[in-house]
Amino acid sequence: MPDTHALAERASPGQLAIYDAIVIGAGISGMYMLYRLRELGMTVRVFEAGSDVGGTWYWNRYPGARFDSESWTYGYSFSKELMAEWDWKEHFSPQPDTLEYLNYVADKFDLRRDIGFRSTVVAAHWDEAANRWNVTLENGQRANSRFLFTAIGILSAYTLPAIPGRDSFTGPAYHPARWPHTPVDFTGNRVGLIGTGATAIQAIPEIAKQAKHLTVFQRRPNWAAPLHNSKISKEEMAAIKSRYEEIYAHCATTPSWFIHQADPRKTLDVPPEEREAFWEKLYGEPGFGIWMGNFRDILTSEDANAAISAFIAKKIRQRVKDPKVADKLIPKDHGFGTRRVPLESGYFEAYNRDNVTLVDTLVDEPIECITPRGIKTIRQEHEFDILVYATGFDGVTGAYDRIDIRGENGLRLKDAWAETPRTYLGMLAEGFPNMLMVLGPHTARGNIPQAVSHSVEFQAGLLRFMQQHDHTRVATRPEQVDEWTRIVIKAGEALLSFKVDSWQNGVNRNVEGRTVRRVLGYNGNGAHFRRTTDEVAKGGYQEFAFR
Ligand code: NA7
Repeated sequence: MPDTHALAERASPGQLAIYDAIVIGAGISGMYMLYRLRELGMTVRVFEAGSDVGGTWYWNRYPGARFDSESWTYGYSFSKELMAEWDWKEHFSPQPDTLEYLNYVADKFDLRRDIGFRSTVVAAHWDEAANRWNVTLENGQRANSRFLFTAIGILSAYTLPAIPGRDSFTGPAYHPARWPHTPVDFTGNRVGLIGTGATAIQAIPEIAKQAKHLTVFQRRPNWAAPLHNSKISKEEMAAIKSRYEEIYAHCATTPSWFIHQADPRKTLDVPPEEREAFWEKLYGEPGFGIWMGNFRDILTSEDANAAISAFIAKKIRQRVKDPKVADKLIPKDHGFGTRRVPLESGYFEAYNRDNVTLVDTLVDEPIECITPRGIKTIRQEHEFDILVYATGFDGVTGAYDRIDIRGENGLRLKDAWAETPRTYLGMLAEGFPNMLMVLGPHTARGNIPQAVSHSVEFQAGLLRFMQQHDHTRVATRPEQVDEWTRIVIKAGEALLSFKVDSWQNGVNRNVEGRTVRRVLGYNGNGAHFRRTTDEVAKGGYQEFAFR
């Protein structure tokens, strides 16, 4: 196998390092892609902005960070040996354990020798004459490759709140996606936290346990349901391992690669008492069952959605002692499941603590500015020692926008996607030959590592095909892009979730221009997606244009 690290090292500063493939990102996708590309005998360099592997799990070290997918469906399935060796400790793994897992994978397959850390890619330009990509790093280093793989994640471009005075605060201020490597000690401190998305919902109960006082600034509440995490005993782990094949095969048949499968009944066809009992059962079970294992029409029928929303609202009222606070925590602008449902561990009970205050910034106390001492609303200045901006990400396309990517005829990806991404299968963008996207926009997502696995395997198959047929260039065909874009938009716009602003629809008011909803993911059935890609592969990839 060629030693690409040595190749790169040989290139002196200013000289061009040459590879068969460059992968951007050493998270779950990039690590897996590297493993497969090496198998194809390619020289590969992975460029990673962080100082080690892990991507999302490297950066997001905030208290409470953990999976809400079942751990034993989250690992890589490409190596039986790896699956046999690794023991998950909890059903929903906490961030430190997951990062440990990814480090274990990197060590086991000796991945680091092909990864350049602290290497932020700032530009990637397609050279039409040479049929290759020119990549530039922040430090000025340049590299060149036949293929470019973007393994940059869907939630990696974090965003700070666009609030005046944001940088004037004199105390420490943290975004969860850039959390310090040494834990932050909140003991005795007054903490202000902005945001109530999935991240905040995990962090709030943990910060509340330590802080002298925690004030949560909520603009819009989110529906959330209990995670019901628990430890995995040795015996249980052994039993899970013996069923891995069956578990992964089952996930591959469900719409989003989770273990959960929607109930075939329609909500209002079920008698109210039976419906209530079903929801009680789902609410008491671990994981996403309440969202993905629910009646099949909760995300498409307004009436069905109103019924499940009323059930969850009742639960919030039962769990939060102060009825006024409970009311503020119940979303009024969207129904249950129409935004990504955070799974929580004691989130609602946190508001029963004396040291936690909820500030409603939409109606009661809009934020005016951030000051050197804290946060000033229209009513008062709240003083804090520490601020946490749990204000989310420029989802899906944000990470692409942060790199100057130019394809055929100098076309900028950012401009090409201004209205909507245009791709085939969310894997290859129109006008950007030889750039393969893992978890690109308009692809099927869900349980991320399994979606990644599907994508990586498909792309590795495509490359193998190209090697066998001496092709050096792969691009989209216009009719396939038109058709795929139409299918994706039609499926997305039909859902109740498209009537709501969220990162999934590309809306983020902290980023200029991110005010119009766009369909950014494939929202059809993932099983259909898998069938489509399998057929494309079996048919000899005729939907792509090769040279
Ligand atoms: P989210 O889910 O996008 O949540 C961000 C939160 O921050 C959300 O409550 C926002 O309120 C709030 N926010 C953002 N900007 C502001 C400003 N300027 N003022 C007040 N409040 C603000 O991101 P997360 O990190 O929690 O979760 C991202 C994903 O990570 C999650 O879905 C999982 O898949 C894992 P808004 O709702 O916009 O009113």
